Amino acid sequence: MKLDQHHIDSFNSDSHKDHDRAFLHLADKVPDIQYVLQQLQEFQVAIPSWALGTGGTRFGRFSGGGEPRNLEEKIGDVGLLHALNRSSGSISLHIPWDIPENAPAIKALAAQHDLRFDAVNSNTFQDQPGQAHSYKFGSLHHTDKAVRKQAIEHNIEVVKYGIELGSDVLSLWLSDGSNFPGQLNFRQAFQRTLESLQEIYAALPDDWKLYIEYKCSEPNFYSTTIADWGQSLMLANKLGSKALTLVDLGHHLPNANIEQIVALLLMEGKLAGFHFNDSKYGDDDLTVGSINPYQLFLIFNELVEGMDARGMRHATDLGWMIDASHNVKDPLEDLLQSVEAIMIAYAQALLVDAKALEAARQSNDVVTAQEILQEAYRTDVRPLVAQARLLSGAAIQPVKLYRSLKVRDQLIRERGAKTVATGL
Ligand code: LRH
Ligand code: MN
Ligand code: MN
Repeated sequence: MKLDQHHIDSFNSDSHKDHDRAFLHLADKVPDIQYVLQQLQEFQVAIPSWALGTGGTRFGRFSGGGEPRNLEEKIGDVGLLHALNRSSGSISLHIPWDIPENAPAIKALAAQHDLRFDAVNSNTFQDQPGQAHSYKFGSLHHTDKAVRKQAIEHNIEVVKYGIELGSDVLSLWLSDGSNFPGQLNFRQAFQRTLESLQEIYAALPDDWKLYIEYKCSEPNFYSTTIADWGQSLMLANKLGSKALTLVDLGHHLPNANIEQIVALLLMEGKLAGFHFNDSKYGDDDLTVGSINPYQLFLIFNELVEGMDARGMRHATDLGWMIDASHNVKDPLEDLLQSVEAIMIAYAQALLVDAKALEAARQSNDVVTAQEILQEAYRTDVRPLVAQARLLSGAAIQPVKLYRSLKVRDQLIRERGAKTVATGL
């Protein structure tokens, strides 16, 4: 199914009056409103192809129906999201969950929805049917050279698919690690990982990037071979300028100061970008901003300040991706909420009076520094984000329109009530 612009326009004209009042009230207080609106309109967040079905837990999976049955239908779903918010203009593929067999046709279909291909992700954390060697004891860090070779070749194959689709990033996450003390020689495992990554890096085109994602635990619960930002950064530094550290918000030990990590990686020119999600306990993959929106704002505050200091373009100079999926929500509604939460945190960060904050820091005026941050955070910027959407031809209230058009019912009619999308 495809959304007609007239659906969006007529929905918007119904909600126009209330929105205009709220927006004008806010616009009065924002010094550089045109700049903020323009930044918001440019900002795009990639949608993961693996989050378009209802997510599972290891205890069960409850399909909501109408889930995309193939890559074409996944592109259709992301097209719907992008039509609703004009902020989801790309899709990130996980291979082999999604294999673009006929890349030119897939690329053309994406273009029809105004979508491009973001980072391509490799998967060496599961065994695939017919695979020669098992990843039970890891992939790039494996003690057996044949397993490492298989994992290296898979990554190179993923890059080939990415080239055909017009992507320019390989995003790599390893589940490699150990479950029990004594199982692994940490130093050797790290060294083998580096050597494997060097082979992948050598196969990367010059204009490509390699994003190295870290994660403190799961599925290994004693050690992870790339466990934290320091270990990812060590690898990225040894590999070269194309290798960068990817921050997935759910991959830290509890209470980690992620905004500080982000600030320093950015300072070093080694921040790849993000997998956005939220969490309370571990890698919960909950809707962005649903648990700790203040942390998300603080991260964006570091990003805006740090990117401005380095002359970087917010929309294009880092990788912005969602990595969240849930087992009780309609995945499309969940993703609309996630994108909205990101836009809100970004808009709030754009409102921070950076000069006054720096002055407060210089004079050690702690109270004023806190007031400045919280002034921005406590501003209800939703009308600002909605105005940016309106200017881009998107819906003022995407979830409301999605519901009023009964999109899920239509998808169930088209695809069936029992379809299951590939992914987590
Ligand atoms: C690992 C992870 C990584 C994978 C995705 C499916 O927890 O965050 O990004 O590729 O989940
Ligand atoms: Mn991730
Ligand atoms: Mn994760």
